[in-house]
Amino acid sequence: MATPAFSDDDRHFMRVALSLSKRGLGNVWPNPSVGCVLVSSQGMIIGRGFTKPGGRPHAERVALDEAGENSRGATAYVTLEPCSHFGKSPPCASGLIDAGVSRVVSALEDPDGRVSGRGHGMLHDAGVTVDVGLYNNEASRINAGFLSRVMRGRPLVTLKLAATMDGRSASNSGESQWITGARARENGHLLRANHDAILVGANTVLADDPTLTCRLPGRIDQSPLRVILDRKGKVPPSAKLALTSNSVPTWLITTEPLLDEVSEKFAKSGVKVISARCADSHFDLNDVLKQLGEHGLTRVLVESGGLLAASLIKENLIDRIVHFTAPSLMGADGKAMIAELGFERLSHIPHFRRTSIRAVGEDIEATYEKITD
Ligand code: AOF
Ligand code: ZN
Repeated sequence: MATPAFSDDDRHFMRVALSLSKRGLGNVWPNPSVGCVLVSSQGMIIGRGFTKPGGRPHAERVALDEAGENSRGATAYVTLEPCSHFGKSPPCASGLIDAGVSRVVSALEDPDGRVSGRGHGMLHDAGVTVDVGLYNNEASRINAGFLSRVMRGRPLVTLKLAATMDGRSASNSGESQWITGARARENGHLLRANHDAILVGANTVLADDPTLTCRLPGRIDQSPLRVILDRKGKVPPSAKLALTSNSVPTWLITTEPLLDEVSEKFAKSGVKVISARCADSHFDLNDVLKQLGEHGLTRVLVESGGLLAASLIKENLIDRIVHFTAPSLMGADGKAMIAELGFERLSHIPHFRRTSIRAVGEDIEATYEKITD
């Protein structure tokens, strides 16, 4: 099929829809975060929507409600194929058809088995002009978490690192607060707000007793859930992550043999206990992520210590890295932010592609993506 010719207006309105779609990230799992803009034949925006917290209503429904009767003859810009299935509400494709929308410009086909082309097909069969593929790469990057859950059965995994210029994240006595400045820490909280969950190991919980909440003004209610990997069942119910689990959910992953004992230990708290496979006295991290995918998570932020970070890197499970560098030095006696990786040859080390870099206060924030091809 020939690629449709898109106009400057098409590009403009799809960019608006893409920026709307980012608003739901971290809030809508297991669903994708979709943006929708309805534009009248006179070129006016008459409806806007993005997927609401918890994943519903869908973006199109919100935009159609805003536009009301004005939707007749309008063009809809959507960052993901409108759904075609009867879920908790009727399909968005039918909603657009019933509202009299005459053209749909869509960035990306939805890989969900209930949709995968059927949404576009329903629209086309009803006489709606359907043009697919505008800003396909941008839409895929924004919904990389949802695409990962559906296509790979696991969430997208982002590793957050904060260190000195020589890659040290704690002094040799264990002091780690604060290496980066206030601005970088604020950005770290924003990162929490747009992820579904934060993943840490039991050692971090035992050493720091963190809360891992989002404490940015205006985003306080957007704390992601917290996931603890606890192979030996060492985390006590008095840990802050357990004590606060009624306001911000905490999940704890342990091994199958310890499941009953650990569940019993947390029976009075709101902690949800899950089990994952172990191999050679280590968690099978592929299975851990598969479990998280099955529970619906799409975007996981790793804020662990160096050991868990190293294990995830060795298993090739880190998709993105957000790296904060402070303008300071610690030397070889500081603690490395990533434990031993065991690569002997330069040709074996993992490589990442830098996708952004900016100054945040005195520090530098750079984002990297795994090179997959
Ligand atoms: C859309 N617009 O804003 C979103 C969509 O459980 P349900 O009924 O909410 O359906 C979830 C599926 O719907 C999800 O897996 C994805 O295929 C699609 N999400 N679709 O048209 C939206 N969030
Ligand atoms: Zn829908």
